[in-house]
Amino acid sequence: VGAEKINTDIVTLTRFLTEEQTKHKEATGDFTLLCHALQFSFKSIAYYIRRSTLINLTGLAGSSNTTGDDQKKLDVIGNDLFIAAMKSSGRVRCLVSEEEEDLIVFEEHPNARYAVVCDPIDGSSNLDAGVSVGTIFGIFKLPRDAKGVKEDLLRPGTDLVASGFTMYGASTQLVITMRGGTVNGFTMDNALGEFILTHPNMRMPKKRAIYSVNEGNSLYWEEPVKEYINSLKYPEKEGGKPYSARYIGSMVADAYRTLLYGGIFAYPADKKSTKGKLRILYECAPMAMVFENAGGQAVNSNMDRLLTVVPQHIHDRSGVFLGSYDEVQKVIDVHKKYAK
Ligand code: P6P
Repeated sequence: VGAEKINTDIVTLTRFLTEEQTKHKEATGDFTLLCHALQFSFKSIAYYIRRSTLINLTGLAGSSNTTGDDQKKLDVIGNDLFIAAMKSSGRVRCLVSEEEEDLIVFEEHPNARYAVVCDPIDGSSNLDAGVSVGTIFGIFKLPRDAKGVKEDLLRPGTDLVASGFTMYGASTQLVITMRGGTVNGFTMDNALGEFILTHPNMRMPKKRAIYSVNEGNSLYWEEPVKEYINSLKYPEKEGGKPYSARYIGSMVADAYRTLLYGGIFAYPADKKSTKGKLRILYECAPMAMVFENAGGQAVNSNMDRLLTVVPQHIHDRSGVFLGSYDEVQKVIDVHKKYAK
């Protein structure tokens, strides 16, 4: 390749964050420092995930988490790495993790202005099979009178100042968005040890004939969901083409594909999981903000805009439909027929 063809104006995540900061005159740099600690946690989690089979890190840790899920060794390591990175940043006051029953409060940093919600390794039940898993995160700015208690975090996703996820797949992909901002995708360059901006200003296709749901739950689905999914599989229009089904069973992997290609991802509340399976604070809300900022929609099983939903407890679950604007609109329109 001739020298003139090599891109020498490389935008790393570090540079991106510095440039973002200059857009906010009142910025103190705390948020930027928090994000540097965040990116380090992704690099270290990626390191252990890629080596897990080699150094006997697959399999069960012999413990279980707050909701009785068997913890994989990597769940525990990912959680510990994430907590250590947030704590050492000195910019986080408290943290909710899927792996921790209670709010984690960093007493050493009583004046830190941020709170973080996370699922350190979502989809970890797939780890031993080498399926892509990911870290999902959300960042809240605490009110001045915050007391570092869990009530500080029982807020709607519209309060998130940033959110995103990192997928540990064929490559390590990071997607991040700020409130009211664009969605930007970064790819880890292992040689440089840097996340490189590869997907600036990600915009979702307005529609795409791909649906992603666990059909194994169809016995439990409510009527509107059944009618909606059947309308994709058996198109009414003569000669209409059925949708393609794509389901990995790892939210970050299913969400990332949906974000890139378009379509819809759904984990509806149903007769078996009446409140849904996925968590509001650290799975649904962060993903909803990414999808909305990329031009998509995200609703719960009552067809409420997910970002307006306020959890009662830090581990509350919700039904979720997220994806291309028109695809989610189809779900809303079918539910309207039943709402009367
Ligand atoms: P099911 C993984 O366990 C997870 O929490 C999400 O990552 C994923 O979308 C969902 O559960 C898969 O659940 O019931 O289809 O196996």
